[in-house]
Amino acid sequence: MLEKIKSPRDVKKLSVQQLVELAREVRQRIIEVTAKNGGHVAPSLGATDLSIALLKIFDPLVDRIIWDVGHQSYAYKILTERNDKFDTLRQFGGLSGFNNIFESKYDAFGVGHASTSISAALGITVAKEMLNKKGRTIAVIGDGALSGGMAFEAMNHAGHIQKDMIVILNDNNMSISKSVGALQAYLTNMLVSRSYNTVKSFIWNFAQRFPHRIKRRMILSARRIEENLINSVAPNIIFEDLGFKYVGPIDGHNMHRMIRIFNKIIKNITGPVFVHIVTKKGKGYEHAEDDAPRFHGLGPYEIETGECFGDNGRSYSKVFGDSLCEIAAKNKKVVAITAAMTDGTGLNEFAEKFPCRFFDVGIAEQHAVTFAGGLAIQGIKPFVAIYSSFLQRALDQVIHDIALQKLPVVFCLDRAGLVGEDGATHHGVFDLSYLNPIPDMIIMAPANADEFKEMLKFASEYNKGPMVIRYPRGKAKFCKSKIEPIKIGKYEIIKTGTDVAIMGIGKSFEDAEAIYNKLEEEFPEIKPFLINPRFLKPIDEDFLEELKKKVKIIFTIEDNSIVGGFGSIIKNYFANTDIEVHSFGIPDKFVPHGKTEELKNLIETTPSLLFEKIKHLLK
Ligand SMILES: Cc1ncc(C[n+]2csc(CCOP(=O)(O)OP(=O)(O)O)c2C)c(N)n1
Repeated sequence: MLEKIKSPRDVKKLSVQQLVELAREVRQRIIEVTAKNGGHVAPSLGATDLSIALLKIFDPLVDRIIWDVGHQSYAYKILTERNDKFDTLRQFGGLSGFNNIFESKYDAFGVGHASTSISAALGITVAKEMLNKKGRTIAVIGDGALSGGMAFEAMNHAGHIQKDMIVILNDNNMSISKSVGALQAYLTNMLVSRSYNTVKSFIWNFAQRFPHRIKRRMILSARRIEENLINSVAPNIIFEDLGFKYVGPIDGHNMHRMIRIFNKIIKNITGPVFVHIVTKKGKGYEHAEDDAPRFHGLGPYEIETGECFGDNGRSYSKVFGDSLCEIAAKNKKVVAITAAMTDGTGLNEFAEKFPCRFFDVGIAEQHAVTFAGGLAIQGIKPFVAIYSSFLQRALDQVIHDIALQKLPVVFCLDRAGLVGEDGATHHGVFDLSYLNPIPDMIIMAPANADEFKEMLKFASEYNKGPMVIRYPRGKAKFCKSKIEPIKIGKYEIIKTGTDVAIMGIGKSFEDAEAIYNKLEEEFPEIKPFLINPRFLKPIDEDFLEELKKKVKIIFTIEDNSIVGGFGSIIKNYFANTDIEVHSFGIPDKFVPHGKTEELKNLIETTPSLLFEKIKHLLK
């Protein structure tokens, strides 16, 4: 069936029975490709039937479909003229793991971060009306993403202006881990609500009384009645109060019902509609169904066993989680906060050991930060663990609610630097630049895992204001030698020298060290300084003054944008001197997806390419 689908128009020609078969084949394709490339398996398998039902009824070029996050859209990609490229998913030069307007005309809006779909859909709806364009706009949002404040802001606006748009809630009761929050409890309650189930079982029992042939027809008509009744019996439907017409809950794996409902909506309903679809995360692949959190997003795996290939070793996230447990065991005031990333930030064990001091606030980074502020102002010591790219949306909270009041909150920024296959939306390459201008903010980046542990301990004892520790994705590097104690704003001078200095902040210290070693090998007459700055802020003025007297040229390396990052601070410092400063880092453009090594090659920041550039500059 899949071979026959050359464009989404072909999906429209298929019968329900054929669509069910198509769904099976699409799932098979998703499993085969993600087993090789890794990816968001369970979300996409769960949304496969929904994708097909949408394409059966809507025209994705006229009706615009916006997937929230976009990690569940693999079936949509396959069916919208990307099946032939699907083997390249998440690979360098290949298809993105999320929706991207530059990848396909079928992708209506770029995504990667959560809770944006309803706002974008509303904007598109209003624009279409202004420009007299045809078609509906459909936002597909998960129950996890619905916990983000932006989703509520958009619903509030949409309910007010009453435009024709459709919000589809893909409710699988899961975020990455189990969904949390009062809204989730409300949704679950709705599904098991007594009145709803009473109506359902009444209709079912009623139909059972009739002979077989009549019974079948009865059940079909009864289902139709049930669909209509649900609206009136489900208790206090919050979405109706927000100005949406509520339809559901509907089994998101029942193709026939979804298609009928979508048809009905198009024909009969105007204004904003909220369609509640219930799906199973990982549907159709037993390992993903059984372990949806692991199959939310993972690397290559063996299809038969569901086991991942390779051992990635102890990650920085794990080091963070373990260290915070040790710190919390000694200090009862320490709490941990995550925005729906318990697993990703390595906080699972903390959550188990200290359930009363652990807070998963949902996909709500802004709230996480200000919530930490409230805790801190009362004397609690919050550690807020957020991925570097996701903290971008909470910058005002960091400035206004934390820094301005000098609250001792520790921000632990995981996934700083290039993250690889998740690509441009997820690279943590702006944090040094966006945090740098905040007065009194202390910003650290460890060069290895032992130093990271020391920094966490140091942060737990510091109570004069906020601190940031940013650290990379992936395997932690441990150092062999003893760690020098951390002192505020003091760089670690690994090698003293003359004329030349090489500084690499955080993970980039590895590259600085590799370049230093190569220089030593090829040009023994050059004796550079090798520096692990540890701090972006404050700067080590004493040491920089000393450098002024000793060097003529400085090289800085970072895995942050060269605009406003570490290099720019050093450049600024030496601006009115004769010292040349050359900064290497992420260039002023968005970096695509691919293996980190491939990306470093692309932006010419591998140690060997940097070495060549430095060699040239030294000449
Ligand atoms: C702002 C932001 N924070 C965190 C994430 C990481 N993230 C990606 S998907 C996801 C869970 C989404 O849950 P849901 O919307 O229910 O979709 P499901 O995966 O269950 O289909 C999270 C937390 C993100 N993409 N964006």
